[in-house]
Amino acid sequence: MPHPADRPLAVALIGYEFMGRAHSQAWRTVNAAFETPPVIRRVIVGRDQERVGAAAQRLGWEESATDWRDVIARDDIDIVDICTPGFLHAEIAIAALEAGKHVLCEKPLANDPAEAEAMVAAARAAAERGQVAALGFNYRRVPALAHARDLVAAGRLGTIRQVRASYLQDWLVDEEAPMTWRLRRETAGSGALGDIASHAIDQVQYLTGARTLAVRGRLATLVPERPGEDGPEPVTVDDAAWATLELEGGAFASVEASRVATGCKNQLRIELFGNRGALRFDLESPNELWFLDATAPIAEQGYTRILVTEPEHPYLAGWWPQGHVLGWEHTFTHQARDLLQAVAAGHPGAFSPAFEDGLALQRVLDAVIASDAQDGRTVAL
Ligand code: SOE
Repeated sequence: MPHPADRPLAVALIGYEFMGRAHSQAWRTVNAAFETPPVIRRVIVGRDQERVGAAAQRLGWEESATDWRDVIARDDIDIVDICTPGFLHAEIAIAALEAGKHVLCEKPLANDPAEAEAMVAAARAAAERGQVAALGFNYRRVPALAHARDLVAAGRLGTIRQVRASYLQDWLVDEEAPMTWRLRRETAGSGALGDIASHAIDQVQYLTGARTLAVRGRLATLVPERPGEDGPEPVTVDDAAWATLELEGGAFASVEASRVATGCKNQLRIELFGNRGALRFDLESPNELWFLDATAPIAEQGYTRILVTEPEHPYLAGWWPQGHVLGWEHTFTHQARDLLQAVAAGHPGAFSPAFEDGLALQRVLDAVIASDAQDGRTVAL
C-alpha cells in the first residue's frame, strides 16, 4: 500500500560508528534535497549507553537506546536501518521485517550464504505485506556511475566484452595498525573480499546488467598478525583478493581488491570495454566519467571527460545549480531518497539492490573463497 506523501516516516538506526555517521548524515539531508515523505530521526541504537547517547546528540537523533529488540518492537518506528558489523545483519533484519518494518541493511548482506538465504525468505514474505527490504551498496548512487549505467543501457558501448574493476585502499599498510572487527572472520566474514571487492563485483554486475556464471579467485593475508588488546592476534581474513568473473552474455571481468595497496586511498576504478564504446571511472575523482565513442572516425577518437555535475545527470537536480560537485556522503542521501520513494510508492520492488541481489553477490564471494581453497580452479555458480 502506498505511504501518504505527507505522513512522516520514523527511522531507527542501529550502529553509530563510521557507517552510522554516514547514514545519519543522509537521513538529515534527504528532505532538504529531494521530494520524499518527511523523515523523523527517532532513535539511534548502540551497546554502550554513554557513547550512543553522545552519538544521538552529535548526529541529531531524538533518542538513544541500547537494545535493538525493544526498538524494533515499537509502533512509532517505520524504517530500521542496519549499520552494524556483518555478523549481526541477519538476526536484526529478519526480526525487523517480521515486526512489519521497512529495512535498509548495509553491505555485504550477510557473512555467509545461509544467513543471506534466510534474509531473502524474510524479505519475500515482507514484500507481500508491502515492506521494502533494501541493501546498501551506496556506490550505485554515485551520479557518475548511475550515468554510466544509463549510457550502457542506452547501447552506447554496444556489446561489452571486458570489464576491469579494482578497489584499492591503504589503511592496513602499517603492520602495527590495531585489530578491529573488520579483521576477524567471526565478525566480518571475510576481509577485503566482503568489504570492498563486494562493491567492485556489484558494480561489474550493475553496470553490465549481467550475472556472474563462473569465478576463479585468490585471497592473501599479507600481514598475518596485528596488535590486539592482549598482545599479538592472528588476522583471520584476507588483506587482498583477486577474481576473474565469467559473465552472462560472454564478457569477462577482472576484479582486484586490497587494503594494503600503498598510496591508494579509496580507489574504486572501473573500466568497461564494448565494441561501440568504452567508459572509465575512478572514485578518487568522483564527479568525472570518461567516455570513448568508438563509432566516431578513428582519427577523432579519444576519451572525453564528462563532468557529472549537471541537473540532467542522475540525482543532481536535487542539489545545487549546474557545475557544482558532489562527494562520497551524497551517495547515502541518494540511497535514502530511493528507499523513501519506494516506500511512498508502496512498491518494494522499486528499490535496487534488493536482498536477492545481496544473496547472488554473496554466492559470488563464496565462489571466490571456494576457488582460492582449490588453488584458483574455476567454480561455477
Ligand atoms: C572500509 O574499508 C570501507 O568503509 C567500506 O566498508 C565501505 O563499504 C567503503 O565504502 C569504504 O571503505
